[in-house]
Amino acid sequence: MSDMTVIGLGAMGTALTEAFLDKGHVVTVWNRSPAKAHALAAKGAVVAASVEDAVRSSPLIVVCLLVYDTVHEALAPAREALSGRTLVNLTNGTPEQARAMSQWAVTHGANYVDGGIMAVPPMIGRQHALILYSGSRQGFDTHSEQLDALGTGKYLGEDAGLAPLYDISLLAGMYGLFGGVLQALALTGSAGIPAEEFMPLLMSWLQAMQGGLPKWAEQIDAGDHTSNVVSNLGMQAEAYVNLIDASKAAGISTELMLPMQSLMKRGVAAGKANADLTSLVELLQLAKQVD
Ligand code: FVH
Repeated sequence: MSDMTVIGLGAMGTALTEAFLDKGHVVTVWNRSPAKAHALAAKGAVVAASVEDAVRSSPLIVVCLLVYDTVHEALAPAREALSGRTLVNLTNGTPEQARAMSQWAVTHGANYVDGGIMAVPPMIGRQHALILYSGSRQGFDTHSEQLDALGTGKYLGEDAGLAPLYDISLLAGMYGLFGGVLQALALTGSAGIPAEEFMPLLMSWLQAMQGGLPKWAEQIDAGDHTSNVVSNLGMQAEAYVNLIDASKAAGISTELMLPMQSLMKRGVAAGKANADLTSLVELLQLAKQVD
């Protein structure tokens, strides 16, 4: 028996396998395209001939494939072998997909743990690689020491959907930031300012703005968006027009900027001009009922 099996040897699955091997674990691997296992075999991984053999080789099965459909497809021939094992699925997906996968795995007698990897492959195996887990407490507790080889684990609760919910929400924050950075660099770049010259200013500005986020959390939890407001929504909505106009004048696409403007306008129309930007969270949540 191996200590664990890794199914999926893309960039991330390969990094996960290497981290387990670095800690001295015996690791069985399987990948749809067998060639990707060669380098890992040279480092000591055991290559399974089939996905079913791979599952039967270990009590802990770690899966990291492209999308959930891929996981269903890849694991289908091995479903009977899952009984009594712990399935840790680190594939990116939605909370709904994770809950459905959990039900499927439990039906086949497995403990199911879903995971969200908040790291890129080179970070795996280091403490600053955060991995979110949720689902079977028993499955997580039994294998948490082995999973520690991958990074710092954080268990969020029995609902398998929690890890993907946190994962997706963290990614939403990241893509919001990246979108803003891309717009800023397109604007300055169109005026001939090198990105390397502008970047230090942008980074310190973003760091300064980040300092206000704990207050955002307090306001949102309290549902109070009107106390001690220093930059009200009405003012920001007016200034935001300049972002759109300056981009257009420079011949730059406004596609990243327009959704935020539309939300700000909706906020002002809803009577929130004197409130803080945090009040827009409530409008985003309302959209669910409107859609
Ligand atoms: N890489 C990253 O930066 C991010 C970091 C955060 C977490 N994500 C998620 O991790 C999942 C895997 O990502 P990846 O980077 O390993 O992705 P690829 O290198 O593209 O490897 C994809 C693997 O999936 C296999 N695969 C695809 N389709 C099928 C299929 N129909 N049946 C069986 N396996 C399939 C593929 O196999 P092959 O093409 O080598 O045969 C790879 O093993 C993902 O959810 C990220 O969002 C990574």
